Amino acid sequence: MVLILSDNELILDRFKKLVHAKSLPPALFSYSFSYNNKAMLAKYEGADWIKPVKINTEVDEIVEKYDLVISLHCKQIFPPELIKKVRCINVHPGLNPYNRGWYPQVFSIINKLPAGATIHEIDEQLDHGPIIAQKPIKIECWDTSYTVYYKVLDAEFHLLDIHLESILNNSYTTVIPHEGNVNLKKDFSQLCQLDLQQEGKLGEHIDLLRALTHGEYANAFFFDRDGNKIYVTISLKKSL
Ligand code: 0FX
Repeated sequence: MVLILSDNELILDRFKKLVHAKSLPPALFSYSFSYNNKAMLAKYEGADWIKPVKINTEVDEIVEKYDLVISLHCKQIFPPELIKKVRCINVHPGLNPYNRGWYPQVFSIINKLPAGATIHEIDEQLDHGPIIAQKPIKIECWDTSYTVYYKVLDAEFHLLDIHLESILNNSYTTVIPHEGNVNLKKDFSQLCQLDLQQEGKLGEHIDLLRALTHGEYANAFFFDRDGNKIYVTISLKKSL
C-alpha cells in the first residue's frame, strides 16, 4: 500500500487524475493531509477517502500499513524513525540542490539559480536525498512567482507521468546531488518587508517584486508615514 501525503489540493487532484489515466488500482493508494491544515480539515471532515495525519505520533501505524510514502507538497517534516523504516519519496517544486526549502521559484527569480521540479528519496535533511528524476524550467524576464510556479507544477507531473511506475516498483536509479542552498519560511517573510531606502539596480528591484507577485497573495509590503501597511505587486507584459 502507498500513502500519499499532501497539503496541496491542486496537486492532489492532478495526482488522482494521473492514477486514473494510468489505470493504476485506486485501492493501492491511501490519502492524507496534515492535521493542522485548517482548509483541508474543514473541507474533508468526515470524508472516507482522505484523513488528517500527524506524522510524528503515527509513525508505527504508517510503518505497519505502508511500503511507500509519497509526499506531494506535504508540509510536515518526516521524522528519522519513519524514513529509516519505510521508503519515502518527495515530489518537490524546485531543482535540487538549488534553492531547497520554501517557495524555490521565488528565490530562483531573485538569485538566478536553476528552477524546476525534482523527485527524490527523503533523507534527514530538507529536500536533500538521492535524486530519482528532475526537470528544469526556464524563467523568463516577464515571469512572476505565479507563472513560474505553474510551469514547475507541469514539470512535476511530467516527471510523475514518466516515473510513477518505477517509483511504485522500486526499480529506479538515483543520483546524489551536492549540498546546494536552502531557504526557509522566515527568509521568504524577510523578503516581503520592502525597504524603501534600499539602493540597487532597477532590474534587481523588478526581480524582487516579480518574485513576490503570486496571484492574490499579499506578499510584498511597506509601511507609509501613517503606519498603514501597503501591499505591492507588479504587472509585466511581453509585447506580442
Ligand atoms: O505546496 P506548495 O506549493 O510548496 C511549499 C514549499 O514551497 C515546498 O518547498 C514544500 N515542499 C511544500 C510542502 O510547501 O506551497 P503553497 O501551496 O503554500 O504555495 C504555493 C505558491 O504560492 C508558493 O510557491 C508561493 C505562493 N504563495 C503562497 C502563500 C501561502 C505566496 O506567494 N504567498 C503566500 O502567502
